[in-house]
Amino acid sequence: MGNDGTNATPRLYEALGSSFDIGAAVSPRTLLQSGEFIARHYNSLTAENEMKFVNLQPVEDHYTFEDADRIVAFAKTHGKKLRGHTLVWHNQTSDWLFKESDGRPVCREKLLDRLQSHIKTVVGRYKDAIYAWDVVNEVIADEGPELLRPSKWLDIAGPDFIAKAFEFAHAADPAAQLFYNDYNESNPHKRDKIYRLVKSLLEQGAPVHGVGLQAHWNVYSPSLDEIREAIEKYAMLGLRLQLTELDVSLFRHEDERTDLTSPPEELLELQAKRYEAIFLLLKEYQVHIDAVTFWGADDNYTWLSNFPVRGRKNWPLLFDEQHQPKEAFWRVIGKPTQL
Ligand code: HAH
Repeated sequence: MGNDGTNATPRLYEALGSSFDIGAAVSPRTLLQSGEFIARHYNSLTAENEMKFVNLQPVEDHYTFEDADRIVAFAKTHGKKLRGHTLVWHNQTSDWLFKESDGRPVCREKLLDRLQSHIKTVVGRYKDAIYAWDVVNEVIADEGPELLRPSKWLDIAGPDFIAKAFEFAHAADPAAQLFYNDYNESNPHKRDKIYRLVKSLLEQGAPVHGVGLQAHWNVYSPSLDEIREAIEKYAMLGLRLQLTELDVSLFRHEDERTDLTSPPEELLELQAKRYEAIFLLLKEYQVHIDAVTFWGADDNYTWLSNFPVRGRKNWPLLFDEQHQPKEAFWRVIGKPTQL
């Protein structure tokens, strides 16, 4: 057996492919280290960081496309679909965007002009390669009655930067599917706010085509009922749904445990059961769901090692650090454990 899960291991996307596309977040580094493995199991890719604002336009009008272009080239060579992530976000966004050269805040018109120019350049460049964009990421406030999270976007431009971003993206590529993307999407309070936002965008005529459920979950929560209710509610908007950043952490968010250097068997079993139940549920709703993207390809590299708890390693994906399928993999594809 090769160390990329060849031979007996079915390809993940083929085993699930009749239901939805199966994606992974990648970087030039993971493609270099594990490109063959990634191409074998996933039929869709997302750049984990390389298409974020600060990566693409760190300095005004100085675009740095090299890393993003590498991912685009890999997708093309291997015939993979590509999602774009992300155009408007409160993190990983360049400071200059919100400032005049003397440091004073820019006015609303200038901010929106800069946004339009960024979107036109980026979405235009990747028109033929990218079929869907996360246009706006995480603008809903997690807690409290406020709909929108505080941000420089909101301070300077007011709430309609959101609709504007969708309009700019649609003008730059009328064929692209445009998504609103958020986490804690299955939490009832936040779910209802995401629903309200997207409904109001549609009522204003904004070109929104889908809701991205990030799906950063763990072995304990959210409950299957909460996930089901979220899917049903978003589907009521009449939009396409995708799971855009799926992973199943072995820990509760706030769990400070940092002693583990390998995943305990009982947690891997809990994770396998969770993944099995999640995919059975997703298949029930497959008429609404076009793609399920994991936020990583294997446990060798995951953003969840060291985040949000420093020094805490995590093992949230379907393949282990050596690219071998975990128990969760076999349950997801509905095959008995391989001995
Ligand atoms: C996601 N945020 C982002 O969409 C993605 O771009 C990033 O690579 C990782 C996760 C989720 C998130 C966060 O960044 C901070 C707190 C909670 C959740």
